[in-house]
Amino acid sequence: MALRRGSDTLSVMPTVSAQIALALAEHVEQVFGVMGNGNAYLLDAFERLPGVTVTTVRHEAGAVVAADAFHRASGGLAVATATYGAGFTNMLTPLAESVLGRVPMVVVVGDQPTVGPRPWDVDQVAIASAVGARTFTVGVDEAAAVTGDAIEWALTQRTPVVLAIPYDLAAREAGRSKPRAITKPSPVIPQPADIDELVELLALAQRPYLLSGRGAWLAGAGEALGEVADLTGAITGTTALGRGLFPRGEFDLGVTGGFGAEQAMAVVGQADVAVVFGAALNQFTTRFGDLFDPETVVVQVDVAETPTNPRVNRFLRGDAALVAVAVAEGLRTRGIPSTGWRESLEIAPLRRYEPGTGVAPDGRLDPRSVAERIAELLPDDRVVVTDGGHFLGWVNMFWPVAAPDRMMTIGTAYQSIGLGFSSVAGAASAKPESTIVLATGDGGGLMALADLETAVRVAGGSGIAVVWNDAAYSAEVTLYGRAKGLSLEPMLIPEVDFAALGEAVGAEGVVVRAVADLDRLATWSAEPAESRRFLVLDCRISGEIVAPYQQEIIRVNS
Ligand SMILES: Cc1ncc(C[n+]2csc(CCOP(=O)(O)OP(=O)(O)O)c2C)c(N)n1
Repeated sequence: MALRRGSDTLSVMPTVSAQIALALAEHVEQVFGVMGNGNAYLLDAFERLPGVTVTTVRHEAGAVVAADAFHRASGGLAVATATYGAGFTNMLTPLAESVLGRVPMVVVVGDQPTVGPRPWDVDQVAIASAVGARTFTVGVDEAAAVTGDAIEWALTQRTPVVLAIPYDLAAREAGRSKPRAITKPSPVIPQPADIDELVELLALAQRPYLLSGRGAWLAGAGEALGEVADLTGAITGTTALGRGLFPRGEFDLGVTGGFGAEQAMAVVGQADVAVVFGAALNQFTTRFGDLFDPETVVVQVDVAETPTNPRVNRFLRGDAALVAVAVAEGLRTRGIPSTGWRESLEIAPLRRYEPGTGVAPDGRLDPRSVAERIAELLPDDRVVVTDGGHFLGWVNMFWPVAAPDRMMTIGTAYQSIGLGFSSVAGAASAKPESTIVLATGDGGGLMALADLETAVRVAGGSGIAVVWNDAAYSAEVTLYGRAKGLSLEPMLIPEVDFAALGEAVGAEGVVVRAVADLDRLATWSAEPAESRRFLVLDCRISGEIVAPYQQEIIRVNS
């Protein structure tokens, strides 16, 4: 067993924990965790392995979030670890998110001893199952093999699994089991007749529109979809998680749905054929059913068994890249001329949003002006990680990114806030050369506060946190306070000094009360990353300017 560093622990005493670490090390370079009785030996084993970096976080929820962000930004298997009981249950909210987000992840935790539960043990297998995660429990003789099975399940099913280490086995000498070789799942091959039908439909289309989501990115379909757009003259667009997928940005309407620009969305309504690749067509993407004209033929291409939205007229099951390549080939073979639709419109002006006014009527900053100015100053290589809340509108409208692995909102699938600060460590570990830009509200920021320290430590001078500080749970004020007249009291937050909180853990904090205060971002950007500190921009914005997507939700709710 040559994989070791420092002491001889791994070679002299191949413990259950060491076997798990070794099996995982075949697939991962990054582990995120908080230590405790149940995973102390595991973390020790990881520390001794070359090629594996353990990033400690300050709250177990943060371990899952950081691992999730790491996967979304790098494509690599996510690994998070915590102790049994309280450590494990602290992980549940982001675990539910990662299940819904279909993130391949191994969550290694301690568990009750093999001889039975102690007073503080809970039924972890049942709890994990309740949020949709399967548990693999290691034994003495097959620790490595079970770890391999857990990894295989995570990778092939694209899902988090829990790998449980019974407390009394963690430091026991292990048998010499070996993980089985992992079979990669093969892509879903489309039916030739379905391809012919889609080619035929595109041949007849006059105003084709192509919409892509994260599924198309995961399939590696970007280039082939670009070809389909070139051949048909289709106008393109993406979901929030598919930003930057199409190679020709000049013909792209940008984000589709509630975050989309009004005039751009009106163009989608003019399409006669819309082909959707790797996007679930949720209520936000479809503007609660208003996105497509009733006459538009909507085709969904997906690996799901059935259409994911009743609006879909035709469904083509298949891997987005395979379908795109085959459709491009079909169009070329049949010599179908381009419609020229995309050249007939000037797209860039259609993507514009209503600009800010600098200061809002209540004297606080107009969030649109803050978003616009920050957008001017952000580097192109940015990775934007966001929490949830009203402010999501400004981020999605004003801060487009270069590729889908550069924008992530961990929490939206499970509709959770409070996962922002912990996302930074995962994204920074996956893309160390990039600037990581976190967007968080003051409500979600306070919820995630434990991992402000982690964000500052891990991203250092390559990280920025923009706090949309409106002294309120503004999404709730908008949807329930103003729209429904409910009591505002529980929706308000005393104005918190996030700049000072950042300084307390080693960041540079700037209170932004005027747009000109953002000039510090300009000078910060010009400094080398090694000589500057993590930057917290504590933006004192008004909650009175309501984002268009929130107005849409109010309209649908009433
Ligand atoms: C864990 C969790 N608790 C509560 C909520 C309900 N919720 C949704 S948005 C929101 C307000 C978020 O406030 P803030 O982070 O300040 O952002 P803002 O809406 O003000 O932009 C709340 C409380 C939730 N989604 N998740």
